[in-house]
Amino acid sequence: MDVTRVTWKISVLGALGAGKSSIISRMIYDSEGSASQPRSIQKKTLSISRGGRKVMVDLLFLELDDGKNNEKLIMGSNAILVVSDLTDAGSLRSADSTFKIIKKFNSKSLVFLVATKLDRKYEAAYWTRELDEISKRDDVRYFLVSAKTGDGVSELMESLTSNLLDKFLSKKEKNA
Ligand SMILES: Nc1nc2c(ncn2[C@@H]2O[C@H](COP(=O)(O)OP(=O)(O)OP(=O)(O)O)[C@@H](O)[C@H]2O)c(=O)[nH]1
Ligand SMILES: [Mg+2]
Repeated sequence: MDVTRVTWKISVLGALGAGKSSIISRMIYDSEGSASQPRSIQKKTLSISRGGRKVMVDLLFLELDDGKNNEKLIMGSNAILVVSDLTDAGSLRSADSTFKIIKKFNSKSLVFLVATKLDRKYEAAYWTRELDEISKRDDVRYFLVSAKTGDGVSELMESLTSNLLDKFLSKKEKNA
């Protein structure tokens, strides 16, 4: 079987305390993890098979402060996950302005809105109406997830990796 290796950089942005570290832990270890882990690059390796081709993927997760000063790093990543906290309306406004910055830089990255803390939905400060609005306006897909219970995380991972794989394979074909 044809084996290809790729590395994808995933920037994780979002307001203070939105749940960035927790969702990274959940995506990498499928556990709640410790939210107090120092900011650093964290790696997850996975193998995807598609059409007789095997792709070994290194996902590099990078937790960053919103926008400012990190533009080069952020715009150069394959995907940007903007995390908002369902119990904090301010975190959604902050995500909205982050999307505007991303657009301004004309980034080619895949951009997702990750609305987290779904396990606390009874305290939600916004819901699908607001998310649908932002999703339309900023042209991003959104996911409802919980780092605590793991709800929605496999759908997020699946969309992230299959979208990046599509991009990667179509680019490879163009260059072939
Ligand atoms: N109930 C619940 N709490 C969560 C969830 N995700 C994160 N938290 C809590 O929210 C707080 C902040 O989570 P972090 O993952 O540290 O958030 P962060 O965005 O990395 O925070 P900073 O790096 O300080 O900006 C912690 O107390 C977490 O335990 C979730 O899905 N559900
Ligand atoms: Mg953090």
